[in-house]
Amino acid sequence: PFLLNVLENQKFLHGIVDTYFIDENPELFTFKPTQNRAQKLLNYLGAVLVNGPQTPLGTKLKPAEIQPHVPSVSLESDPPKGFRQIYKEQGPEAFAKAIRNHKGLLLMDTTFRDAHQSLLATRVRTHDLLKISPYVTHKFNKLYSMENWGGATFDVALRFLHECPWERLEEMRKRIPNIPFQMLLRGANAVGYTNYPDNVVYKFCELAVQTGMDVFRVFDSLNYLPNLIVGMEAAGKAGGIVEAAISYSGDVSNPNKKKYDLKYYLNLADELIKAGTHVLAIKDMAGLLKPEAAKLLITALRDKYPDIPIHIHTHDTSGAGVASMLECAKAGADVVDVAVDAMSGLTSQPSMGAIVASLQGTPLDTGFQLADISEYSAYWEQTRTLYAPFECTTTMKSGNADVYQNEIPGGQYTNLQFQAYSLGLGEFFEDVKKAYAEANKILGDIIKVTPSSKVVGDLAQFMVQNKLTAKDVEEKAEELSFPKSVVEYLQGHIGHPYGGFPEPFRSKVLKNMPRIEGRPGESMQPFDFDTLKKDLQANYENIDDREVMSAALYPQVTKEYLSFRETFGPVDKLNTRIFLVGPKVGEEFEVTIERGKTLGIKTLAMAEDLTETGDREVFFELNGTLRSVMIRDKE
Ligand code: 3PY
Ligand code: ZN
Repeated sequence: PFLLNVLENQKFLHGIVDTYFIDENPELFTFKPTQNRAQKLLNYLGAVLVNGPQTPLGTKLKPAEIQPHVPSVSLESDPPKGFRQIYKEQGPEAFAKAIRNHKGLLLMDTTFRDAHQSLLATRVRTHDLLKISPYVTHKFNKLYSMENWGGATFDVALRFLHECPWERLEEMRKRIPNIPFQMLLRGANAVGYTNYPDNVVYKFCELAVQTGMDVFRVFDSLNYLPNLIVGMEAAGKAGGIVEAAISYSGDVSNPNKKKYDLKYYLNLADELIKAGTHVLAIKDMAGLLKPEAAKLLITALRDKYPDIPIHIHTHDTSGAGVASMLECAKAGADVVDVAVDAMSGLTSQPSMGAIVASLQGTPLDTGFQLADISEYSAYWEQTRTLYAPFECTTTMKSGNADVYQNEIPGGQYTNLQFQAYSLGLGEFFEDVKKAYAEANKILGDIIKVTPSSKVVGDLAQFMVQNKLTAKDVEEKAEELSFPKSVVEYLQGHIGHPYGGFPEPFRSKVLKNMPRIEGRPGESMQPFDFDTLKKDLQANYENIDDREVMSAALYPQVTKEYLSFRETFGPVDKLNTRIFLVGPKVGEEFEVTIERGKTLGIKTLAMAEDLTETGDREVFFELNGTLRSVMIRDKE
């Protein structure tokens, strides 16, 4: 236990000491034994060796046993200048002007965020992002931005990777000073799944800018303007570049699809431009923007707003992504989203190499070299194999144009497929996809993206599991016990859908339950950060404003992360295979826990017998010295 400490002893502090003082008060130097980081890492390695993976792996596939080759760049010169200099020196408006004045097509690289969110269940770790960062800063300085934060990465970093998302951002920034960083902000939901009090969103953006974030793509899962505006103002007030996004649904090239027509998008664009967005984004989260629709929509926006930069996001689920992005570019879009080849296609973004090659020698030439893309891609091709347990390609073998019917967003598509297959029911996925389209209709043909997409997905699964048709759901709405997300959506917890809630369905489900009339955040009490900070500081070590923010967004997940960190130390510094499945007995490896501090570890052996308390001893060599840890065997 923590006894008296010299620094808290009043006599000592006031100099009332004689020569015997220290001899007579030995407890002054009894400190709580804090284990060092190396010992904590040995605890982690021991735990994985004795009890198996400390993060769920998804499938039985194992990470490949390779050390990905990191292409070299000369680190002698500073990285070449990029658009970030313009933003930092002259502000967001000057940045927007420079983008608009740029002649070729600009690219945002999603490899560090959406690509792995869509293909690898968001599991790519800071360790692998940082290794390739020096290459990116030197060779890809012409990017409009790199998307490397936000969306699901925040939650997954804390929950599954046991690492701090803020530290990830800070460390990427140290290595990449020149390229604007971009994040996905879910409007009033910040990086969570539900609306937060406004002061949480504001403070979140402030901390993000302080830690190195530049461009905030702000969306709302229902395109609900009041929610969008909260996110835009929070990002703008923090000094960030505001990129308000219209989430795209339906098909503007199909006259039979009337709800989300050209007029709908132009009106919303008007509102976002009036609200002061620096850049206008079209967020095609499901990959529904077919080439012909892209031409219509972007031409109309370009004609109406000659001065605003237009940035397009899509997913390649159907396989038409490259064709669509080329149409967008020709119709006057300034920026399109791509992922490096090895991390592109399927539910991820279209291929960087394909788009760069398609435009070479044309007025829209991107200026990137295919040789550089190929080296960058080779790194990811190898690195991806470390994440084999999370591969979407375990179940998804090809693109699928059925997305035009079910409208399932890229990230959710692989999730639902994965769930269906892990239940051992491949045909279940076919049913879920069909039910998804029906659930969408029941809920009023809504915009579907996190978190509204979860509402539709939950209803679809509920229908399939309970063998309910759309007609059953509507007729029996009063008696059915709907998933919580569906009820809360109907109550107005995530905002209001365009065209209103479906009636009489809503009334039948809610009966007398309360309804939120306006913007949900408006009726919430401001979040009390001070109390949370005190609570965390009383229970955990090294708490600063970032941990407090993480805990405001994800209370339970953050507390678990903090306890994990105290027991197991900086596990984010281990290489990915060792982090996921542990080292082999006899294996020797290095872990750099900070610049200039590298541990040499060798796994020696595990005791065959358990101790009386049920612990198993695991032996290591740490920098040449024998060490052992006792691990409770959970078998
Ligand atoms: C997210 O919110 O994480 C998304 O990627 C939505 O498209
Ligand atoms: Zn996306």
